[in-house]
Amino acid sequence: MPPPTLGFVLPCLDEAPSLSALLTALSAKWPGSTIVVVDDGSTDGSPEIARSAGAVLVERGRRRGLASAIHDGIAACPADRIVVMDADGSHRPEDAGALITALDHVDLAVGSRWVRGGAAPGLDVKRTAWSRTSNALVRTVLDGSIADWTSGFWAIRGTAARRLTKRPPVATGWLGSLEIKWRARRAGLSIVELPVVFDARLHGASKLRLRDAAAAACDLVRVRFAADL
Ligand SMILES: Nc1nc2c(ncn2[C@@H]2O[C@H](COP(=O)(O)OP(=O)(O)O)[C@@H](O)[C@H]2O)c(=O)[nH]1
Ligand SMILES: [Mg+2]
Repeated sequence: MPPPTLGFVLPCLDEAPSLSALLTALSAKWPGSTIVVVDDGSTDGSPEIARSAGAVLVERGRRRGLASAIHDGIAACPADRIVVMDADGSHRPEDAGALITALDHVDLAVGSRWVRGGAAPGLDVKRTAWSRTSNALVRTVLDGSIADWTSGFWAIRGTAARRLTKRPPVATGWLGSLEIKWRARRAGLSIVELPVVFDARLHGASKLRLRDAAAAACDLVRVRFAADL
């Protein structure tokens, strides 16, 4: 049997300074992998960087939210194993290796800041409090099976990814990564959580805005009580 094919899905909004280094690192470590950049109208040259690095570029023109970016990225990534990660350099390519290997045994491997061995030196006090509080709230509303429900760094078997994204996302924005995990839970798929280190962005600012936090609270309730996902 040929070895499983590998793909990466990188949602991207004005991440040019980090994107270039990330694409170089991923292609060097996993030659032959498919890298999909889902760009929502970046004006800083991110699409050109993706194109010239040989990535598959999904251009959506305007900001349409993280949840649908993940779905569209998966649709454009015909690989047996898919890693979803930020394009801003805060997720370490070397941490992806363990997530990918875990797919030998499970359907979904979540890169977690909040299990033993994980860390988030890249989050300041305010963002750490936000991440801790939002994850605690999510564990109450969904369940306590995952410590880092909001992590945007995870790997999934291609078959599971395609099955779980057949229906469009209920979440509109920042909780896109959470919705996939919840869909996996509801479908009874096997999930493991592995430690990762979340570094500070080297450039630019988080795309998370205050109004995204409010939208995320509504999304959480809608995801939890959705009849069909
Ligand atoms: N295509 C697309 N990418 C997005 C959108 N919002 C955020 N991103 C990207 O998704 C990743 C996560 O966003 P980020 O701002 O880093 O969130 P944080 O890590 O929680 O601070 C980054 O690579 C962003 O550029 C969006 O609406 N569309
Ligand atoms: Mg980020």
